[in-house]
Amino acid sequence: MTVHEIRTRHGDSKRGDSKRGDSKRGDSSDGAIFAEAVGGRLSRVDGSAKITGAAKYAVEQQLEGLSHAVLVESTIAAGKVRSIDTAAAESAPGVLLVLTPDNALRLNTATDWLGTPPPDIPYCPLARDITFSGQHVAAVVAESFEQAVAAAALVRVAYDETPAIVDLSDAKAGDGIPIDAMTKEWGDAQAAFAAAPVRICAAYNTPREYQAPMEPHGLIAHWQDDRLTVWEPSQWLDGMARTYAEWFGVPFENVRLVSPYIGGGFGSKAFAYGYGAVAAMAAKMLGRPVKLAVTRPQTFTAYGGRAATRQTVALGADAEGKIQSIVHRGVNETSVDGMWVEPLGSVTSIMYATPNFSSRQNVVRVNTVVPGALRAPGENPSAFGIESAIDELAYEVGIDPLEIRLRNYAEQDQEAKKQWSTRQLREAFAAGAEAFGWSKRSPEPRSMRDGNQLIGWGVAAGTYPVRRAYGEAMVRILADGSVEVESSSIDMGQGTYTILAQTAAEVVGVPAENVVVKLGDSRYARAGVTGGSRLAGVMTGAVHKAAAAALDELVGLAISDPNSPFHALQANTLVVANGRIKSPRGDGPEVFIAELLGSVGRSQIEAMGDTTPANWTAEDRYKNNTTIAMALSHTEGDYSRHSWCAHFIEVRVDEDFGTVRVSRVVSALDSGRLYNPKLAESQWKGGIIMGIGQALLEEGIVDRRHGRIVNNNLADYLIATNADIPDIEVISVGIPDPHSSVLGGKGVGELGIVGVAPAIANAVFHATGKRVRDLPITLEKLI
Ligand code: MCN
Ligand code: MOS
Repeated sequence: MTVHEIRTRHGDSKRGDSKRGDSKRGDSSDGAIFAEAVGGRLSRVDGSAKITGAAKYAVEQQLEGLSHAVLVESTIAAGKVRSIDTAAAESAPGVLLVLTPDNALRLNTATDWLGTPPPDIPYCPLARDITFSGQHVAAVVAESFEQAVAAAALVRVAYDETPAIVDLSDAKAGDGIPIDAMTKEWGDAQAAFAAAPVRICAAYNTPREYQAPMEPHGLIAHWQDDRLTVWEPSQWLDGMARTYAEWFGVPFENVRLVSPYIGGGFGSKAFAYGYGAVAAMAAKMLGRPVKLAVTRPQTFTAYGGRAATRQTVALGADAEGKIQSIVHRGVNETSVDGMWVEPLGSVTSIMYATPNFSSRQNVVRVNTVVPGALRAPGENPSAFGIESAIDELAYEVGIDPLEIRLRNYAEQDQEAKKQWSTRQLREAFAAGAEAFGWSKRSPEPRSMRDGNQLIGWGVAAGTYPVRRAYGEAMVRILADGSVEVESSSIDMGQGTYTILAQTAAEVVGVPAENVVVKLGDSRYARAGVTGGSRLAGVMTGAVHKAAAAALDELVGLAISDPNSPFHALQANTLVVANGRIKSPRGDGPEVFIAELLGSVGRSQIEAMGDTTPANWTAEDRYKNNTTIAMALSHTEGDYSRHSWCAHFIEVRVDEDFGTVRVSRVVSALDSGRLYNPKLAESQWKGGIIMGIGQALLEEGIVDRRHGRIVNNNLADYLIATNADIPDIEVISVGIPDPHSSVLGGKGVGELGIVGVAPAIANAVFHATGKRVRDLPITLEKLI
């Protein structure tokens, strides 16, 4: 082998180049960084399966004897089911079962995601007491989907209706319940606000928003004796397996969740919901596999989107714009019998320095399905409040909106009283401003135009905490020299398959194309939730450990086994690069991994690796993988860990029609070290695109008579399309953060969406002189 074939990166002797790998090399701008190693721009390894249709999604599985379930939903938002007449449905063609609360199996209540022990009361996914419109009241199972749809329409439900609280603006809604755990206070915020020379105070609102993944939810449930297999798109196989197991009173090991491909989740696919219980129950009662595909309209009621929020932000500052006090009050809606807290003070409390601070939050019960997680729950609406408010302060004081952010830069986490692990936010402001050309901005609102288009430039910052957890992974070196990684974690489009291949390839010393990553089956090495942008950090750490253990064993075998060609060499270590083993000095033989395994008579090397504490019990691991009780706080130890970003956005507002177009986005982001810049950039852009939709289009419109979302489909609930999106430039300003993860990365998935909506609202103000504090920014609000 010639020297140029074993070019190494950063002196890492294990990392070799590969001729075959050349075809996968990323942009030439990457120079010596190989696409295959961690940090390289390897394209998504699952990409071709997805675009060719080879990837099989949950409800596409073909099973012998498959039957089809269709839900019957409440048409009122509050009251009781008086009676359900199932006679016509039962005698309809093909009908196998009509499920109502009367014949439903009695399930157990399951442990929640926090790990709270469940009350010992039965759980029924079909309701008699109606607390929201669209609640499941019955279900029909038939031989064919069409028969089930037809029969479901024949189920007659009579209700006793009571008045509903349809949303936060309902006069009956009241002030809600204080959530004491959300209270954050230091100094005397009220007094300092009253005494401040400059004061602004305003209310900011966000509507109900929905995850709208391309793949709607659904599942196929199949019982074989007391073992349940569920094909269901999932952000959390182990958590959902536990829920199913507890519902049906079977051992955890008896439930298998399968979810190799997921058509987007955005927070909505982490839990087993009521329709899953319905399908699994029907499958058990019928002794046949049951498919239940949630319809697009049902994706607005079968689980929750982002709660509607209301915030007031009061900022007191001195004449130079230095903040002296922040008083923040937030409210989010939750359901009548469920609790969802959208942490509205999460960005407010850390973004800017202030000696006096007060944030409190209430939740208000309304007749809705319990809201849920949508990309950056908490941080997203929180940033809309504080990043709009500081912009208002900038105009009030008369200084540049970028300058006011730098003047109030938080040098530490004043809430946790800890230093930042890394905070490249100044660098983000600088790089973003430079690339955007911010210095050419004319300060006055309505002062920039192009014909009848008013041009506005806005800036806002964003942040997301580094949520950390422990992980486990299985790595195998197989007889043919390839490497296999197994984990019950998932890839819903973020790039898990790809970055784990890169991690194992780099550690073991094989080309990434020789690594097969298997995800999305709860039979694999257990994994925790994919939420809070934690998975990449957790799993690269675990795979790194497992791959290192496998490599150690391989090298150990090569040195010690009498049949190994290296046995005579008397080396105490060897290197593996490009799938070949050799001595670090370059003397002696050079042997393919497959040859070595052949000569020592091993069919494979298998190593589990984990980042969990050594003293953990099996129960601790179970908790780690099925609840978030064992997760590490982002402020644990000496540091406060967050990703950061700055968005610079140009809008063009038609002066006659009030239509807003986003014409330019430059964002600079700090996610620490990037495992794969190509994928991280794609993630950031995806978040920014969702932020543009949130700012200009997205709003669940509540029917005030029935409390249902009127625009419950993708024709009427508008999400951003290609035509709404300009070129987006993203700039990475992160540096490796050893306090955040094994490989130095911070969270990527949710960061990009945070701060986009306020940057757009701020740009719209700059363009028009009109401050819109209610999302979305639609044209009638600009008149
Ligand atoms: N990455 C990287 N360098 C880092 C961190 C991450 O290159 N330092 C890249 C990797 O490609 C990694 C991806 O970014 O696979 C996301 O990593 P991470 O930030 O750890 O987020 P998770 O893997 O935990 O993914 C969940 C996150 C969340 S919480 C939501 S919501 C969301 C998101 O990811 N939903 C998504 N991105 C999504 N992307 C798609 N396509 N679909 C969704 O439903
Ligand atoms: Mo993401 S909303 O934490 O799944």
